[in-house]
Amino acid sequence: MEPTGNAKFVEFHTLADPKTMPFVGSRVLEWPYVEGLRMDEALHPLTLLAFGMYGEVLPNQNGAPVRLVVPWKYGFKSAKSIVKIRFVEKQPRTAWVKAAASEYGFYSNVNPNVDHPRWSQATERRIGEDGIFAKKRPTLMFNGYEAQVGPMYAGLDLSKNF
Ligand SMILES: Nc1nc2c(c(=O)[nH]1)N[C@H]1C(S)=C(S)[C@@H](COP(=O)(O)O)O[C@H]1N2
Ligand SMILES: [Mo]
Repeated sequence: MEPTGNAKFVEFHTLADPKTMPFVGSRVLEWPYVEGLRMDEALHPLTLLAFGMYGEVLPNQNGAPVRLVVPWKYGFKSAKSIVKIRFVEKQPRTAWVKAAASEYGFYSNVNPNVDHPRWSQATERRIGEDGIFAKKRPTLMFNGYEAQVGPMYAGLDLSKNF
């Protein structure tokens, strides 16, 4: 089918192979895992469809053959092992929204000012800084990319669109 030009969102569908992906049998989420981005987010130069990592082809556990990387959003926004990409008019129903819409919204932006219903998102420890005596550091808005991506969300209530 020819694209119509009406798309407002991009929907990413992923592989769910119970033989090589044991957790696909668990009932935490509905599989295949689905993620989505608004068109402007998908077209942003910081958004990557990644085929490799550290100069090598992606290992299976990191999402071979191709995964999404969206640096200003929480890691769960980055769908791995993508097998289908759809351009759609309506906001996609993502795997986490289907599982718990009150806890995980469509946007999944890193936002230290909006707590998860069950925990604060204001501080973090980075890999290599962990350990019981390590002090947490303040989490930056949009993971530190506020200047680059903040304007895309002007006028959007981020406490409702979390
Ligand atoms: N295909 C697929 N991609 C997925 C998931 C999944 O279950 N299936 N889980 C998501 C979640 S919840 C997280 S936290 C990240 C974890 O991967 P990372 O540590 O490589 O970012 O992958 C995301 N991408
Ligand atoms: Mo996760």
